[in-house]
Amino acid sequence: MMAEYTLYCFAQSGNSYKAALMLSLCGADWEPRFVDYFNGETRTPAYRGDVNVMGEVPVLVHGGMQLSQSGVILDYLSERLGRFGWDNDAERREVLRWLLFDNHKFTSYTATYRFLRTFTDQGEGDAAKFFQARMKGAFGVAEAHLGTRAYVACGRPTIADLSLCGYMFFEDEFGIDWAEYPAIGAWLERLKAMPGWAHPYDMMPGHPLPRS
Ligand SMILES: N[C@@H](CCC(=O)N[C@@H](CS)C(=O)NCC(=O)O)C(=O)O
Repeated sequence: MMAEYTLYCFAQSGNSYKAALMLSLCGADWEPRFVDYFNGETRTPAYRGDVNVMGEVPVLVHGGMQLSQSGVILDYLSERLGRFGWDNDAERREVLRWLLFDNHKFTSYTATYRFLRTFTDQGEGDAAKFFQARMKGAFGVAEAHLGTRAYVACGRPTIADLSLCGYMFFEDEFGIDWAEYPAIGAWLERLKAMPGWAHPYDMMPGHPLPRS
């Protein structure tokens, strides 16, 4: 029997993890569909034609729906599963504000720096140094914000927290010690304590990468 939700994903993808974590925390009936990103699957005409024209994971399939962009997937799941959403317009704006900050800066700089450092030989190059500095700038913003509250957007965890934490549990791979950012570190501990939490490498297929 097929699970209710299918998530196109791979273990190293923090963007996929955002959706996988949401499904897991909600106890949803879901299964991963492994995408062989490191061998070019997202660049194939079949993937771009049938799965996602943007050539990205995550993609969520549910009934007749096929959704991409982790923020849209999180919004859809919070509506379907009735968890981690907003209760009123002011909360909706706050959740969206942090989702957009995450997609533009927090996740994208971290993911790019971590990619260069972990999966290429460009980890010490100028591009890596640039993205590392941008990442640290975004961490500074989150550190200041989380210094005065337990969760990012509302007084409880929401999809904004699940989005922002997408890459954070790969901390060894981008060389950050949370002692430098104690409020982020404490927030991550709160998220880890939630029933259903697991590390991305334990939740999605494809880790470790085969030795080349
Ligand atoms: N804003 C997108 C970002 C998705 C994204 O960058 N996915 C990466 C993997 S983590 C990807 O599939 N990249 C494929 C490529 O660039 O070829 C989201 O939140 O879903």
